[in-house]
Amino acid sequence: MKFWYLSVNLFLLFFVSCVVGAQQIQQYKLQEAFPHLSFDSPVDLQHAGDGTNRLFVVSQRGMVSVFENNPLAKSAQTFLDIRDRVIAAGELGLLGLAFHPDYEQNGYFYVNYTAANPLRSIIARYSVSEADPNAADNKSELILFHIRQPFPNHNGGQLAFGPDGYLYIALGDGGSAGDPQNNGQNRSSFLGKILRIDVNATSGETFYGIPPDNPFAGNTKGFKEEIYAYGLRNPWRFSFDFATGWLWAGDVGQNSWEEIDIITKGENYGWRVMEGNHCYNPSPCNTTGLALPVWEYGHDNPGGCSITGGHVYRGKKLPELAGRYLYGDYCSGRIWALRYDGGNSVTNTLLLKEDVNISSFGIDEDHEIFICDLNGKIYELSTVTSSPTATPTPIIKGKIFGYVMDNKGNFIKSARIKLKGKETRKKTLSDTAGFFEFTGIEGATYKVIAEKTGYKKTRQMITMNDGEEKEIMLEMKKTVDGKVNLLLNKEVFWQGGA
Ligand SMILES: [Ca+2]
Ligand SMILES: [Ca+2]
Repeated sequence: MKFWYLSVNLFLLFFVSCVVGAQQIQQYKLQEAFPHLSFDSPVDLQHAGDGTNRLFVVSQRGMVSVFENNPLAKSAQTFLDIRDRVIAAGELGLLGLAFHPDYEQNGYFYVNYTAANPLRSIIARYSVSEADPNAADNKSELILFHIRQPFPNHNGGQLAFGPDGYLYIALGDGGSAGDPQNNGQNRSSFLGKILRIDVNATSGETFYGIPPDNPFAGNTKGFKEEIYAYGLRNPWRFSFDFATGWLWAGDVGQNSWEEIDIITKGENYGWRVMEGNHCYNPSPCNTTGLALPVWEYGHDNPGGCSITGGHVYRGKKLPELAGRYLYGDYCSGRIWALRYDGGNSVTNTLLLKEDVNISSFGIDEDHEIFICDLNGKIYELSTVTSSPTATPTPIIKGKIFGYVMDNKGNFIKSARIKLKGKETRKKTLSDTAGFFEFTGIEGATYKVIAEKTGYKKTRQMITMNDGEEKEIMLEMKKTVDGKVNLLLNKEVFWQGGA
């Protein structure tokens, strides 16, 4: 038996070697960049641009960790801890971090996070502590502005300084599904935009200035002067390519299309009129004046369900990827390389598919690229040489997650959530944010039921394909003496959708 086993293995080894020798194909895999380090829900990786070769990892819950950019790094130090003011769950949390271009001199850095009561996004400045370069001063917070969030999802998150020295800020359409408030197209709203502000100036009572060449600077129509570009759904991650100065954004789609946009000043990127290259609402639609994506991919196989924008690769370790825009999909674990030089030709190459939830990409001071997996690890890309006949095993996993809220937008704690369908599961929410998730779900139709004493039972049907991840929001209405209190039942919002 043992001999047989050994023989088969030797045969396979020989066979595979021959194939590889005959036709080598360059492929990629993810490799742990810092094997000794794990993080609590990492959503971003940044460097301070101060020549110290440190990396900063953002944890969604409200922390930033700092460590030496060395694969042997044994531990990370807490740089910032603002968990006391961040509300984190689902798409809420500490979502973005950017160091001031003159950080080495002024010690300023900026964060984008969500806070509760009322639900809002906050853009704030912090300072490094005077005593320890690896610690921020938690008391140094200076809030630049608050933006009310009508729903818990689609909060954007990215912050980055452009080559012009201005701070660019991503804000999603506010949430729910289908942009019910039409914020993307409303230039009097901050939501569904990329904003641009001058943090080195003040203007009236604000702690920032409006760059004089912002598209709506000085307008008299009530448009927000901070707007740089609009018509975006949820530009979770964007980045600047320093070689071209282009601003690349991954705009997360609704039900069908994920898109990559090159963002230019004053342009309208189409949402909610269009999702990718397709009319969404209304359909058919008038596409005049709308900027189309440079690339889109569908939710069908082999796509995904939520784009995570990356970076144009300008490092040295992977020369064959130089100048390619590397990006991924949160749900499917795919990473692609897109080649686009401004002409008509676009080439998109799948680099890999792995069992990770890609929350963000980051680069170090040498422009080498890293990948954040929401499950805790930081990866880098490495090349492998393998047989062209090797086919990856499909991964079947899915997730249903969401929130339980009342009809005034408050989270409901300690509700009991039941999933019924191909299998039955139960959960009691202990989470302060009324957030729940069921992972490892097979494709099927399920009923999600929320119950809590004093509230009317709520049900929602949801159909999942294998590997899909869907977000739902359950709204519960209060009852009075066992009856639904109709006075509270004035607004009915989102039921269903991804
Ligand atoms: Ca929101
Ligand atoms: Ca678009």
